[in-house]
Amino acid sequence: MKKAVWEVKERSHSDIVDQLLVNRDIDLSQKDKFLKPSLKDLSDPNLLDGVTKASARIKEAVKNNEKIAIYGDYDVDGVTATAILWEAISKIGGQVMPYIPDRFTEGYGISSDGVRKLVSEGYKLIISVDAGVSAFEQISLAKELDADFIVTDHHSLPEIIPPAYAIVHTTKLSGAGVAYKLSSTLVSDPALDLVALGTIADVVPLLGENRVLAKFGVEELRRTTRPGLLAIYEEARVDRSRVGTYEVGFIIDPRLNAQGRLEHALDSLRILLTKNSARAYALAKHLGDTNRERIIRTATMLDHAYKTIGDGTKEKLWVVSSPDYEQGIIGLIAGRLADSLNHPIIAIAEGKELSKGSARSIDGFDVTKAIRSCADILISHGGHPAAAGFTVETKNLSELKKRLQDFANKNLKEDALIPKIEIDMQVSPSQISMNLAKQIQTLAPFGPGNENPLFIARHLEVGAMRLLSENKHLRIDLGGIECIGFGLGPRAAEIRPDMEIDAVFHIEENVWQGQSRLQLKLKDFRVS
Ligand SMILES: [Mn+2]
Repeated sequence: MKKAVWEVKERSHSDIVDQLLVNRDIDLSQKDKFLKPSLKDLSDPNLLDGVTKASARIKEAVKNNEKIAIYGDYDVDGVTATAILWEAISKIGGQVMPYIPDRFTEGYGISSDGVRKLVSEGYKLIISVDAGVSAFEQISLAKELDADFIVTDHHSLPEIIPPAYAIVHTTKLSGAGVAYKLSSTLVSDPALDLVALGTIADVVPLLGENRVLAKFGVEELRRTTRPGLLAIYEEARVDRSRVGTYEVGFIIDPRLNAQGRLEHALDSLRILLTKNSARAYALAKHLGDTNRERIIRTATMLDHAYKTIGDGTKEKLWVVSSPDYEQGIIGLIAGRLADSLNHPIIAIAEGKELSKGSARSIDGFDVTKAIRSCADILISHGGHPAAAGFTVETKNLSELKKRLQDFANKNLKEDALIPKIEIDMQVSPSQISMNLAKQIQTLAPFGPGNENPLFIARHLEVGAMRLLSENKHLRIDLGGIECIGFGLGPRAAEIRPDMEIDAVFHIEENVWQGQSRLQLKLKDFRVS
């Protein structure tokens, strides 16, 4: 990995919280509102496109006892969106059934077979969540079969809109957020705990309404009585009173996601909806086992990928590919590699006839554009500038690889490949205190668009050092303050006690067995 360039933001305000807000483009006139959000900050759901018509149709279906199907997706956002809407419609007495497609046999999005199956079983109202805006053909089919199809989705609208009964859409929320909005026109208390799971999983910017949903959703997760979540907390050894965006993003959501990656996401939906504790515990054990299996397989694939890449190539875009890669995991592989190597990465699960690819990019390179430039040899493709997926005939793989790399070599600026760390401000060691850690915490929950603040301090004296977890992590005393550097173990050889270093870190309150301590999370360092 190349050395990262440190970019310290310009300081314009003496108050640290004010400066952090300004760094996040938050107008100081909005300071109080930002630091003390309220559920009342959520806008009227009826202002969302399509909601009024969709809501009226659902209520009519409930009144007439029509069978209603919710067409979901197999990732956490799709599963939680399904659960939120299912609970709301059930609560008002609807006959509603969830339908989660199988990643391996049905693939992403709405399928014609799925639509046919639901209509033949008597579902005359189908509501999609977290998908549907691109399903022109499938929704036309529903119409031909005389079923009403309501789309609720947050993916970018295509040029041709499907002929749905109503389209509830915004790109500002997660799929779960859109389902929550529609649900709040049906019931007074849609599932806030679940909307937090989906919002955090979908890495939408945690600002505006997403911030409100994540903040109050996380609070609801701490006091939830949902048997499935309580069982997950116990299985994963999560202290419910301390659930935050980290616990959701790194412990809870991966367990719900692993089912759809390796098996079928239906068990993830079941655990969220079950009222039975014994069943919840059995499902939590199953989700935990699947997630452990997912971790093992991810590690094996990552190992192979790092070996393939070796010391890198002259190419700007790197492709890793193997018949042993699994399509449910290539997205994770591409994400990890892009983060750690700062190159756009494409990971491909090679099949006999068809291969699936997943792409993750870096700032300054639109990988979906690169993939689109190869559309003539792709079966299907789609995505955002930072992440995309595609299906290709295996016989075209080498041509695809060459064309993608040519595209990147031409369009990706050398400068974008240099990793950058954006730092909020410099502090002196005497400013680092528990009080500061508590002030920083008033800006939480942190996530995309409102990252956990990063600080730099210079000339910190290195004290005691210790390696943890088979030399993976570095525990170090800096100027008398305890620091932990996750993943920094391999760099321990660069320093020794009594040296002075410049360090970049987060400032946090660490609670361990009821004891609260100040702790720095070290991100990078250099000898002063
Ligand atoms: Mn989504």
